Amino acid sequence: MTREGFPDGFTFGAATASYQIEGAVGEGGRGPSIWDTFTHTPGAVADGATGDVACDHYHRFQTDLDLLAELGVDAYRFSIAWPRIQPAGVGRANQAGLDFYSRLVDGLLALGIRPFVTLYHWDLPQALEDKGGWLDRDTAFRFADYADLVARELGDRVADWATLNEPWCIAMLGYASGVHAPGRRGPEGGLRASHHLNLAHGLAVPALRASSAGRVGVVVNYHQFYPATDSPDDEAAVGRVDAIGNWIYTEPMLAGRYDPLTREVTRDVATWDFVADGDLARIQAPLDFLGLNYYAPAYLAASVGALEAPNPWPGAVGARWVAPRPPLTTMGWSVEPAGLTDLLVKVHARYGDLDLVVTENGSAFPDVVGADGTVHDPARVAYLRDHLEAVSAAIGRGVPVTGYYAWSLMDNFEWAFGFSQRFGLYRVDYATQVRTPKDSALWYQRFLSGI
Ligand code: IFM
Repeated sequence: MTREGFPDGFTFGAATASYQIEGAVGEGGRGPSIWDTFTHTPGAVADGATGDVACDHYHRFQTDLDLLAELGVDAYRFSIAWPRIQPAGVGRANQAGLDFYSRLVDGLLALGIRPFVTLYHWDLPQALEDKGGWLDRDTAFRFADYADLVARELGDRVADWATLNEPWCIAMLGYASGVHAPGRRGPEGGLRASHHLNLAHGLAVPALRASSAGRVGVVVNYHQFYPATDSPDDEAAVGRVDAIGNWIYTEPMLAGRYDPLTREVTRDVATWDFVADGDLARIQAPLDFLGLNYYAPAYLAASVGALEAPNPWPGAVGARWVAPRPPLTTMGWSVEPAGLTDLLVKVHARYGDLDLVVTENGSAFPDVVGADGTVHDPARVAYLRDHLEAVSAAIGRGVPVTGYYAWSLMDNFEWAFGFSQRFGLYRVDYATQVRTPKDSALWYQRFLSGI
């Protein structure tokens, strides 16, 4: 397993997201986001954790750049906190916010590392949520304004843009099941928010292209579902859940339509009156790549009746999730690299020759710090190696995969799980903010240096 086995120009990187690492939530003119509100709501997040400080990256980004240089990555995927750019989600840009990201981008370029910017990795300005958030169609237009402000400032230096990270999580966990910010619940809301996110994406693409020659794409977390058995009923259950968990985003974005099955499965929970004339044409803005985040597959079996409410699968009837097969990560997710190959092959078969990028892939395990400060994480090393092999296998089957980003550069705030889940290549001691390379970081470094 060497990097030489990958095509020329293949990009290897590492990824993070603003709210998960930055901290400094009240500095540089940043306004409050929905995650500030949610984490300060008693009972919403494990251990009452918040991103107030997180990895203190806002103050330590210079030394965090050294970690990337030490690893030897080609590119770094990070996200921009919308409320640093527009504290209330509308109006003129806050220059201090733009300057922070401008310094980060310049720092990357000085090290020869390409910046990959995600515009929205979940930190919606609270002021927009107060007007309805992603349930409000107007938020899509505000997002395009924000994209324009960022592209004008950074457009000359950013290599890759993603409009959204994981619209399924934003819409379904935020507005249907309510386990993520803003914590709203209801199946119709999940679908309405999904459509507004699709629209936001479609409006942001031309805004980015107007000021940047960088590549433009989107990042989705396709669920790689398998039927629990080869019975036609289990396969039909997969088809229904695929329609609401997967194709609801990329079908309008890449094919300019909602899959008829998506509408059929959800007909009892939504009228789809939120789709206006002309929306689908706007959503289908041409893209340069599709980003996929993959962690683990899921197995579905046919069942009788609906899922218990609230849940993140609006309209899902007649399907149940089968317990994942060990070994499991501390997230309770299985470790199945073949799922990544299968997913890449399936998406390529559906959407043709669009470049695919694995924009996140990683694992949380119970790391133990040795007396000498080292972290031996053989399970994470194996996960990383085996998933890179899975990417290579997909390329061998003719899939145009052009990049891989390890999640995550460092341990960080894992949303509703607080700080209990460690995905980092670098360990973060949250009391001292010391970063220590785990064996997985050292393995990736050797892999990237071609040794
Ligand atoms: O930490 C998250 C990230 O923010 C989005 N994708 C999945 C990761 C692990 O759960």
